[in-house]
Amino acid sequence: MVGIVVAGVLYKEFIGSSGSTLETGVVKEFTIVSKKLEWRFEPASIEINQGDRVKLTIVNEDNFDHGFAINALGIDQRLPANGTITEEFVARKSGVFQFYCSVSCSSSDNSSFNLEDGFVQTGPDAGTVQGHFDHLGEFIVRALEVLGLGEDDPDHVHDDTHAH
Ligand SMILES: [Cu+2]
Repeated sequence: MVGIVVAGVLYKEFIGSSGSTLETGVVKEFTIVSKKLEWRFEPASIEINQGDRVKLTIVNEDNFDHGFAINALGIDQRLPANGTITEEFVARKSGVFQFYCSVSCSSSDNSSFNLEDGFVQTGPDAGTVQGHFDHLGEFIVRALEVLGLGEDDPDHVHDDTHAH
């Protein structure tokens, strides 16, 4: 009977792309806020390890709908006006995945925004026209390397020469 192989994990310095069925058992929770009339998510960058379970809470501060999508992970949800949605998944793939607003919401589209020439008026993107593809961030999943550590440890070999 083969004993249980203990797998060790090592975080690579670089970003890989291989899929994995490994779960680290680590749960990471983040709240992402779509800032009011700024067409941006905060934070715009989230970093986790491959195999982590991720719980996202996404908050829309605007009085109109946005969306939240990560194509590589098959995520695309409408983010209702002044609403909150949640997403939960295990990050099986490593890499850098864009998340973005998947609803047409350009700052120049709707005169009810009262933005001069459609320009965003506050935040780091002030003075620019922002649309849903500008309304984005990145989701960084660090790769795992799986190391087999199933060899017997010689320091712990059972020794019964001391019997009697
Ligand atoms: Cu949007």
